[in-house]
Amino acid sequence: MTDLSAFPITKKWPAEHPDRIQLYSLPTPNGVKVSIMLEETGLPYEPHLVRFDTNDQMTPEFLSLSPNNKIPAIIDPNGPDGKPLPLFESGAILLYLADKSGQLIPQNAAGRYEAIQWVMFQMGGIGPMFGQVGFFHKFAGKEYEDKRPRDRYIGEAKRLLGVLDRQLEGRDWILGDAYSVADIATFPWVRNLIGFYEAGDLVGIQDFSNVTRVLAAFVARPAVAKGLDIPKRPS
Ligand SMILES: N[C@@H](CCC(=O)N[C@@H](CS)C(=O)NCC(=O)O)C(=O)O
Repeated sequence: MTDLSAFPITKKWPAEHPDRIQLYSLPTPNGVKVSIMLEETGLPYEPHLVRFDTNDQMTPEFLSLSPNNKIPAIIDPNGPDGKPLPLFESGAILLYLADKSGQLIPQNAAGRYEAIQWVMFQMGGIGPMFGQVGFFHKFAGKEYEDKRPRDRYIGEAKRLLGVLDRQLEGRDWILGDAYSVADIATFPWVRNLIGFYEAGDLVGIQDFSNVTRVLAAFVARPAVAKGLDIPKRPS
């Protein structure tokens, strides 16, 4: 029987199935990347809900695994050399799970780096910039009198959507024919920008027809539909 008691996070979120990958998350655009990846690969896992309304992400137990106080984070009880592996940062987790499962990342070196490149593009560009659009358009930043920060992030979001749209021209997915971790990293954020942030018109989403086409194919995948709702939010 696997013993995860050395990880303080398991005191607050006990593992019912310690032999499965433990996922600590909430269905946000960064959180669902990992639940979608786990659903797509079929790796057994146990989800745990980290609630922001009760500041779970600031508790010592959560910080012991994710010192940047952000979801998602995982513990793989059966990591490299058979030892438990704790991981935070969604991009690192996606790449780890792709390697572990041998799925959703090209197996040749050049293809592998191409996938990593687009995961990095999402992590360093799309996620942070779209997140700022949300802050300045929908949340507290909406009240700021000075609209220059808002306009700056909208401009950046449009520019990034243009880069993605050109990459998707004539392709089914970011890497071409093969669906990959790059799509799983990216499309939850595009969906969120249009849906939850209600910024579709603001960024002129209709001008990016390749992006909307691939987004529709992404959300139609059964594993995506499932992963988008894991862990379940309290009703
Ligand atoms: N670069 C991180 C970002 C994660 C992130 O921003 N998570 C947000 C939810 S989408 C969070 O946990 N926020 C809680 C907080 O800031 O207190 C990743 O991709 O894992």
